[in-house]
Amino acid sequence: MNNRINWKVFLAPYVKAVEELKVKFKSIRKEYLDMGEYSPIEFVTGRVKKVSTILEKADKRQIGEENIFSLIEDIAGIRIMCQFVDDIYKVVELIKQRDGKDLTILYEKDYVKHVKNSGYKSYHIIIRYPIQTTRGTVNILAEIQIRTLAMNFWATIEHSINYKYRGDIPQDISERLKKTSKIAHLLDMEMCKIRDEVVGAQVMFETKSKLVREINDLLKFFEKNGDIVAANKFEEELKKLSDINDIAKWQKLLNDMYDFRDSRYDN
Ligand code: 0O2
Ligand code: 0O2
Repeated sequence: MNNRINWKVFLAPYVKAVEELKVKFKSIRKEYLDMGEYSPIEFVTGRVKKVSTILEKADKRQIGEENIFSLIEDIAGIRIMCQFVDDIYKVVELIKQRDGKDLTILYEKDYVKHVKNSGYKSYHIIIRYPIQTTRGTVNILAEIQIRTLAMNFWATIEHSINYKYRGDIPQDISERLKKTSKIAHLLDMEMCKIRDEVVGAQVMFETKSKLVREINDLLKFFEKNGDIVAANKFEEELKKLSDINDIAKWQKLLNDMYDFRDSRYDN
């Protein structure tokens, strides 16, 4: 092992950065949940790269040890897992809102839209993050990876298979892994569709309930004022709509009832 770098001292700010960033992103999730809202962050993990892997990467890229600090970007790594693909972009927005405040974004890599040749998908943001030490402020580099649970499932298994083959995956395995990445993508798309349908049905139910409440209030108003013929007519129309999930038709009935009320009572 390299003995010119005091690794304990060198890695200390990275350890602190991972701890701090984990707390910050976990607290965003908590904030959403405390407000009773859906959180685009499902869970957060983080790690500091092992010395052996830092040296391997430096060696592979011909980076001298004096440049490890400024050129290796993922010594501190934060991983944010999301349920759905659109959550990834919500998290990216949340991070962008902090740009220039507690962190600085250096650049982004969208492997969600531009899938890597291996099949890897994830959104990466490289940041500069200040850490206070007894020697003053140290601006370390860190990598934030944002991905869905399905992308994480794929990347975790692919990474361990890659490790077993020491990066030299046989062609047929690599092809099969690419196929599984596409399957993971389909899983993400289908989950998104199911979510949209469930949310759509919920919105439809809530809108319909609100319209029915208003319609019933107006029916009672007409009955109370002796407008029995009109009340019966609107009630008949309401019955005809009972099995129809066309919100526009329900809204039209309500509008007709308001028009009738305004023409009879407001003038
Ligand atoms: P909880 O209450 O378990 O959700 P630390 O010991 O603080 O250094 P940490 O955060 O405990 O590190 O561990 P790490 O390895 O960074 O992150 C693991 C976190 O991810 C744990 O959360 C796991 O519960 C959570 N996790 C892993 N897989 C899943 C998953 O599939 N779904 C969800 N929702 N969470 C998962 P915590 O922070 O210990 O809290
Ligand atoms: P770790 O800690 O083992 O995850 P390079 O690493 O040279 O290919 P570069 O420019 O450093 O690429 O960054 P890139 O491609 O954005 O990837 C950095 C990190 O993204 C990797 O870190 C992985 O965590 C993840 N990653 C990228 N491509 C793949 C892939 O094909 N499969 C999986 N499972 N993960 C990938 P490291 O360095 O591998 O470190």
